[in-house]
Amino acid sequence: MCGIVGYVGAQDAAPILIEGLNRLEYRGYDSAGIAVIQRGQLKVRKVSGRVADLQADLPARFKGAPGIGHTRWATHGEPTVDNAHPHVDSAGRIAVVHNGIIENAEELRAKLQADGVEFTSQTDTETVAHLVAAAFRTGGAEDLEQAVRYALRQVVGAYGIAVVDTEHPDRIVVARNGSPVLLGIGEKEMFVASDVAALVGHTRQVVYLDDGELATITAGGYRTFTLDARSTAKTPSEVDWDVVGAEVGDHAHFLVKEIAEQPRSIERALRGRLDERFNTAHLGGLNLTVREAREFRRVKILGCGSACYAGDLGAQLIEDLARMPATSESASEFRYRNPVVEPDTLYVAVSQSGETVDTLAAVQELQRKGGRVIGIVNVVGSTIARQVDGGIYIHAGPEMSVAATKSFTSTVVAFALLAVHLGRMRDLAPTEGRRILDGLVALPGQIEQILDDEKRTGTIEAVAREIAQRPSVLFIGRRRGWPVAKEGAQKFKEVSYVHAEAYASAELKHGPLALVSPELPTVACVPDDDLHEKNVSTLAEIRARKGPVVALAHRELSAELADRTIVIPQSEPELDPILMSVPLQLLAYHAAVALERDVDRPRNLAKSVTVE
Ligand code: HGA
Repeated sequence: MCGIVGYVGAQDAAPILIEGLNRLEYRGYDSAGIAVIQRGQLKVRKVSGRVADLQADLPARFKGAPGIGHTRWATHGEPTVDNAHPHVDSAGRIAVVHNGIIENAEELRAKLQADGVEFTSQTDTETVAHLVAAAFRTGGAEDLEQAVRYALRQVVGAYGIAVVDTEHPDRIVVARNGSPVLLGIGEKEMFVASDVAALVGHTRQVVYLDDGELATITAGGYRTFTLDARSTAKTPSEVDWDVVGAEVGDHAHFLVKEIAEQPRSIERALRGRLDERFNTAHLGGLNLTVREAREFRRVKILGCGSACYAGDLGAQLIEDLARMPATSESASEFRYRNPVVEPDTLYVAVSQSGETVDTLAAVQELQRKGGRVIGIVNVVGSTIARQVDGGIYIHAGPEMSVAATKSFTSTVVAFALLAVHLGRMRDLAPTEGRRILDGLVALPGQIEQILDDEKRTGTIEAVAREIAQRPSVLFIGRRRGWPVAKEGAQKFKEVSYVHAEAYASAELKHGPLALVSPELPTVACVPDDDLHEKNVSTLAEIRARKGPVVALAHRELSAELADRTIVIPQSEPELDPILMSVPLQLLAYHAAVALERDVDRPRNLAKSVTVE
């Protein structure tokens, strides 16, 4: 969520911070701010709004280093200028940026106020600035490291923080507990960020901090240590980051760019993983011996939002192809319900960012109870990727738009590979393995076709313009179409702000059919499979109540059944959901554009959900 960036070195920090914040803004964007130390003085600039507003507001004389910057997604206090980070102590000596939640903030605030400290914001973060200052005043701290350790020993909660001090103008002290922080190593300069995206163009050498770790960075290097001042040893890693992938290029928005990238992102998910000889999938990163993989009896998938819906499809793929009972559940619920953890269950955690706090907590809970967890993750080196016992990187490339698109389809592709892999160790026939692998290889071309058809006909855009005017839209599907409907509704509501709800088709008559009227359009998944007739009956029931229908199908449906049909290419039935998801992404996109929404940064949301 909130983005953090920091710089120490010979250059002026401000342009580097602004550039970093621009790259991080997708994580949170209700307010932004930076602080630099200029000739021993703290200079702070904050705005309520976007990084572009901050940039426009920045005077040319805003020079100096080190500096820290922040783009916020508010948890405590409205997105006002006062609540924007950095937060400063009363003497104007210490500045702090923070990602996370200080859970005992109220208690700390009361104590500090009793000592005469005056607060200028409603945030939990401001307590940290005052605690660091108090460490010098009354805690006996002599340097910034000591002061930050003193402050954090009093803090309960999650944080990634960066702190500067006018009395120690050669350094930034950072700390991580439950919220990502990484260091970037430059030539006689150092960077800090909450996300590697902020470092693009500066360095590829990074050090990921672990929970409970702190670091001091100076132009000359870094030192890492723990809250009780024990030094820790870190090995830098090399970031393999495609700079071009993070630019919007010729596209109007990242969302439509990322939809269009899916043929390539799926190719990357498949690269090097198709074992033509044995008609199986080669997944080197799972870190499971054949024997271990064979001993699992069940699969349980955990994720949040789109990752959970991709998991629903993953569970069906695994049941279909590996014949192992498999279920998917939202990680945010799982983590709090004292789940029974079984040794013969393979747990799969799904997260695009690899930082999703609820999914991470579920992984940690599972591991505490002896569960074996693998990850399906996009961001290499992210917290979940490092926490799990093995897994599959989807290699979708940077996903900048808040709404997941290419990460969704690539995750389902990863599940198809996992299902074939587990299936071929059990009773999936070689010909069946081959059928799925061939189907996967054909997907990129079929997605091109969907995108080309839309360019030619504009059908989806026309449908989107129509249904965007309605107060609500129903998405329905059966079996594999049901998670597609869930993801379709989610995409639609999050970028268009039009209410959308997904239902399993057969459930309509148990309640929501009462809503059906000429005012409520239904978007229905109607693949040409063994359930086609059932789906047709559902459409007839809606039509009998004069409900408008948009069908997603492999062939044009009659006017009695649907007002509009979006015709898509047919894959293997198990893989059809991947193709069906693409027109629903376009539907959401065009609806958002028609309603002039902030397509890549929908209100109230942020990418990479690192707070509860
Ligand atoms: N609690 C802080 C930081 C919020 C955050 O990390 N969001 O992702 C605030 O409300 O400012």
